[in-house]
Amino acid sequence: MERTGRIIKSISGFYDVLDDENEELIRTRARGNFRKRKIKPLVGDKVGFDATGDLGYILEILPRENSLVRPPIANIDQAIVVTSSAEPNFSSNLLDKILVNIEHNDIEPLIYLTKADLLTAEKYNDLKQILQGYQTAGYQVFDDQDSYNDDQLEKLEATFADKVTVFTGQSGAGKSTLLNHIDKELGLATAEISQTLNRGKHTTRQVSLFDIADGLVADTPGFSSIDLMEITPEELPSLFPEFLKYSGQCQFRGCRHVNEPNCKVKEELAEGQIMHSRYDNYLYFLNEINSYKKRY
Ligand SMILES: Nc1nc2c(ncn2[C@@H]2O[C@H](COP(=O)(O)OP(=O)(O)OP(=O)(O)O)[C@@H](O)[C@H]2O)c(=O)[nH]1
Ligand SMILES: [Mg+2]
Ligand SMILES: [Zn+2]
Repeated sequence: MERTGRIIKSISGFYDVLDDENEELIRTRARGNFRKRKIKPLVGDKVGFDATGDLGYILEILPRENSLVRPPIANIDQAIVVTSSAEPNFSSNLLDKILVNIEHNDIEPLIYLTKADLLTAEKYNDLKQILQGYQTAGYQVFDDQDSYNDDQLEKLEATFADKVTVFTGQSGAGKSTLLNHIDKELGLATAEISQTLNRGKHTTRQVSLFDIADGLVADTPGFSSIDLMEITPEELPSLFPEFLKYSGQCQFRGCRHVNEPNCKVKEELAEGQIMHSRYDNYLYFLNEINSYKKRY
């Protein structure tokens, strides 16, 4: 009889499935007809499987709620965007790009600042101001100068219950280090200090889900850049939650907030209710998306 479970790890063609019924971990291979349709199982997938012998077989992938390409994972409720303030430096462009991709997949993003201990008091205060803007835009922000402040870690853990959470962000931002502080038994590999500035070096190579604070939490490989290939120009304005707050009051339905008259978003921008850096990144992304269309 077919059982159901969730893929929590994938290693060279094998998938470790956590059985829904008895929480048993079963190593499987993929065998269902989804393979003919070129659907590759992802960590986070809910699957139907059969396990009579030593090795189980995935027979079907149950419908996905959502899935990300970078990192490759399915059925996610929230994403912790681990955002480095130094080594690598904070980039509002990269942060906004990550947020837009997450919003596009209907996943709730939270922003978690790391490495602020490497900043001067002045630089840290500047960055806090910027992050305050993200809070006003509607995001939950964790911005203590000590990334591993106990109260803050507790607050973060409290968001895990009954959810699937993915840690995502630039390579070297400190995702695995943060997870090691949350669960002292994980012992995830992290970069040596001396390698931190070695660009293109990825320490975490696989997506794996761990059982933490009554939820499932994924460490994932970082990236050095991401694109906006899946996003249309029509949809982009709706991926900035603070624009959505005001776009109902723009004169034109479907206003892109660029050159349209009586645009409430541009009014709020002028009033200082919307961050200039977010608006500038919006225009920049719109351009980038339009340039993909010309090329293909
Ligand atoms: N000073 C300081 N160093 C940190 C902090 N967080 C992480 N690091 C260091 O940054 C380096 C990279 O951390 P990792 O946890 O390996 O980064 P990662 O995001 O998991 O990187 P990938 O697995 O490549 O995606 C390590 O040397 C950490 O010790 C922090 O808050 N402060
Ligand atoms: Mg890592
Ligand atoms: Zn508008």
